[in-house]
Amino acid sequence: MARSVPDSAQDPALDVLDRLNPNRTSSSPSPALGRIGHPGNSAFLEELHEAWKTDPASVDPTWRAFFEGFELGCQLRPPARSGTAAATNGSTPEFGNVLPQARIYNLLFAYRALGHTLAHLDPLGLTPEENTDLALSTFRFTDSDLDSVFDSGTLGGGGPRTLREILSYLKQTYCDHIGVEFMHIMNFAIRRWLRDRMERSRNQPSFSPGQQRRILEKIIAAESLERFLHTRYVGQKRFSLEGGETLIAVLDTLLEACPAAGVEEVAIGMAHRGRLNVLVNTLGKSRRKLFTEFHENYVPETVLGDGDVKYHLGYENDITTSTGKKIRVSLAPNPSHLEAVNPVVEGRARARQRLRDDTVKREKVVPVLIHGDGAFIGQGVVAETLNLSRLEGYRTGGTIHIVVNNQIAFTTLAPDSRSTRYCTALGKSLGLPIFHVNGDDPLAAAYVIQIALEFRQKFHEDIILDIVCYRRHGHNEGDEPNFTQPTLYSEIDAHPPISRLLARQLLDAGAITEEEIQKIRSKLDVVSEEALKESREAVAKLHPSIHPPLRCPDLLRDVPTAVPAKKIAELGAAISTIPGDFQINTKIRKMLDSRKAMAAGQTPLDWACAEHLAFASLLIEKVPIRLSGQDSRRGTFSQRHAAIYDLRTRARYIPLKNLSQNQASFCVYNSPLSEAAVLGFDYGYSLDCPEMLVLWEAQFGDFANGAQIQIDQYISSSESKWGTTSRLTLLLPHGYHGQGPEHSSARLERFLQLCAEDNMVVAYPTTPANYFHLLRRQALRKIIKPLIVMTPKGLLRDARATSPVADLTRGGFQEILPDPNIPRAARRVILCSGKVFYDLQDYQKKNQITDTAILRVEQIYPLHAKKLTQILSLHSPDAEIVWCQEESENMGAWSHLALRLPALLQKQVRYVGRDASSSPATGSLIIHTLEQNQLVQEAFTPAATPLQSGKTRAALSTKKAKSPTPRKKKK
Ligand SMILES: Cc1ncc(C[n+]2csc(CCOP(=O)(O)OP(=O)(O)O)c2C)c(N)n1
Ligand SMILES: [Mg+2]
Repeated sequence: MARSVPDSAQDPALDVLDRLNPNRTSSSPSPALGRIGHPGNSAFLEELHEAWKTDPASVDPTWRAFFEGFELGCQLRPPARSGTAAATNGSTPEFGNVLPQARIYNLLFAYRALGHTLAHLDPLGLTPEENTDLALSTFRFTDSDLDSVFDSGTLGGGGPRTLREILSYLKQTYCDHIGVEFMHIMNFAIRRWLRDRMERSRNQPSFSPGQQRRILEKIIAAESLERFLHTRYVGQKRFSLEGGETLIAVLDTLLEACPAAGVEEVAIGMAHRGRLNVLVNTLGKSRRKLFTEFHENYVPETVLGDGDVKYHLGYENDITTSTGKKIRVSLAPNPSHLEAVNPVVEGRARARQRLRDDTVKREKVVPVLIHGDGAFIGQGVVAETLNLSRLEGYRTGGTIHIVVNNQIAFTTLAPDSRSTRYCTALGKSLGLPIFHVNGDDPLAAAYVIQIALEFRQKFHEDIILDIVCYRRHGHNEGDEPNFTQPTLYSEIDAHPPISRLLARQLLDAGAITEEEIQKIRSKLDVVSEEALKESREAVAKLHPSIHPPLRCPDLLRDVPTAVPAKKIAELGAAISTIPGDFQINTKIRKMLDSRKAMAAGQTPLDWACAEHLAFASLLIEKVPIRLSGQDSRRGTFSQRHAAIYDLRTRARYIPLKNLSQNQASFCVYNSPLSEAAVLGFDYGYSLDCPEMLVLWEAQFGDFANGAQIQIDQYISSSESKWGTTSRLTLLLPHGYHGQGPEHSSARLERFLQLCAEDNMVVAYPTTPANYFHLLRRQALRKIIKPLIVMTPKGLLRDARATSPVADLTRGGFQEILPDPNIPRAARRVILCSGKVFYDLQDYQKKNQITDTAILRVEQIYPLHAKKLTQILSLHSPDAEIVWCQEESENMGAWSHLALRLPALLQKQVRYVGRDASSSPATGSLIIHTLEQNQLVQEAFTPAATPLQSGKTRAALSTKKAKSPTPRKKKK
């Protein structure tokens, strides 16, 4: 039967205002009546009604008043006589019948919004409870209305249908094995696209027999791998996917759909559950390799460091789809910390988009994040990462989220793990479509992933697929689920595997035969057995031995980073030039002028200018730069001003983007107020763009602990675990200025505690020039290591912390800086790092001290022992060595160096600094100043006469670290 098509459907470009405000084109005093009477406009009316229900302000006031009356009428008037609600014989209802018709629109709306509450989502669950909001009586209909004909609005093309047909249509679409949450989406075009896409097919998959067989094969492959591992490696941890094998079919369907959708690469992140299965059955990792990893003698072959357990390892491969097209698929290695991998994968995906020249549409590389139900709702980094999804500096064009919702987290069930109905509730806050699918229906799940990819490619937004399934065994293979979930597990024990359910369905439909199924199974058994045999042979050849610590002696090699004076002056001019038509703040103008003068050598360089010059010089040497952090464009301390704004229009101008025609790209972003996700993202980005200088900046250094997982699990240890290297640079404002316990400390000690095996560089430079060289060395040298920099706050504007331009034009980064005033023959040497140097130097100058030299350890890890001992050798061999720091004794660099300096220097080192404290710093400026003065004075005072003045909370420590007792030599 031909159905009338509403205007809006015929002409998608129809002016929205025109559609929402018929007054614009009609002189009718009652536009509503005029439009409703038009047979083509019932769908329009319904859409308008829906728009009003979602957001009353979105429709014209005339319509608003109309719908208010309309709804009131629905509530107050008794139901129309059965059968009078609509004109029969397929004609469109007249306005006189609109009240029952309005109730039909309400019904459509309600099912679209709440149908998921009646959907059969839980493979173990009974029929969902009745939702009274969807009961017929709620819409003032009774069973006797079921055969009355109404206009079905936009439902599946619209047109007249009986109430029975409408209900059946809605139930099939929204209450079968797929439950959808999409009516919270504020964007009407997206809502309409989803609605039409789903209603067109009634949310029923329609795969060809061949495709159905492929899906069954994938389910069987997933199941067979788990069973093989279960019987061959009894009790070994694998975090079985059983109960959730549908995931493997979903991923396969996704990859199959990629070529036609223009996708070249899929970047996956996931946790432990089913990871081995994904590695083998999705990424094509060989069973032989996997089985080898299960062997007790296994030692990682590819990684030089400590390696990692098999269910954390990553993999990358080119997968050939059934049409012969290749898709690059990667699975990021991940730590145990659930969901921490999310931002890392996003960063990697964005970097790969850059590599594939896909920075506008971002359609070639698709990130896919696979979550557990417990972790998805529980871990804050999930929300932080979702919040990156639409931001200029962090977008990846839409992530497909798949939740393997086995309805349990270790031993914890939903009532104890969330305050929301669904574990995907966060997605609603971002207005994402959320599909819940019964995991026992792989065809439905595969159908949804196709929609998900289409949606992602069309709207470039995230989308969530929640596969509601179960966990056949315990949390891991050593876990007994019956201790805590005896009833649930007796149900699970009796529940047939997914493969059996799907096989039955396909057999019934004649899509496959028993013999074919048997063939699939036995082929897999043979493949596994062969792989097992090969793995045993491979393992027999292994000769495990403890590997020596990783070392990178080249980390201490000098790197030439100087830039000629002429170039510096040119760059200084370029970074301070603004387009002629730009009107800028006078203070910014002054700042730019002073940068130009600094670069020309007319005045000493400050920190921010040195940083800009380091960036500028790298950019023209074709090194791209990405800097991201909270307020990084301006700089927390109003020091950077990488972006300049026009006073009238707020147009933005970034001088570092406009240095020369063929410079590298400079990207500077203000990040959202997140540490874990943003640092994770930038770390991920740095992995796949190793030639780029990627910097993440903390607002204050102490906030970096909000990203501690990324620092512990990735930055410091990923090279050893997974062989992945990163050039990521962390800028962490640090220094004691009497501002209280917060903001003083970037927790230098924590970074140093993580240092071993030359895993990263930790520096606390004191001069703009040394910072300039440090940044350039980080970008230019071939060795790829993370760099942690303690950066200044107060010193940014301190005349003491400036450098002559000449210091940029010669040499390179100095790991140790000698005392410029007392280069030799000192009888006491104070070693220090960072800001306290200036206080010590002031004291030295003021008191005309000539027997005490102050050496700066500008790079604390790896310590340049040779340079240090060389410089020390210029001073008296009996010189007392003092380590002075402004941080408390249990913080700063001391605890790290106290273990190393005495052994290196073969003498005691006296500690001078604040006592150990639980809180980093005092809350009082005056106490801070007293303490600071005292510790500085103490550093210059002979050890025998410790100061007794002012017993503050930080009674200063003067302690000696013992010289080392020689170790017994091993025989
Ligand atoms: C951040 C973090 N906290 C705790 C754990 C310990 N842990 C490992 S798996 C798991 C349960 C995860 O449940 P869910 O996300 O539902 O995944 P499932 O194991 O059910 O697939 C827990 C608590 C962890 N790995 N990471
Ligand atoms: Mg779970």
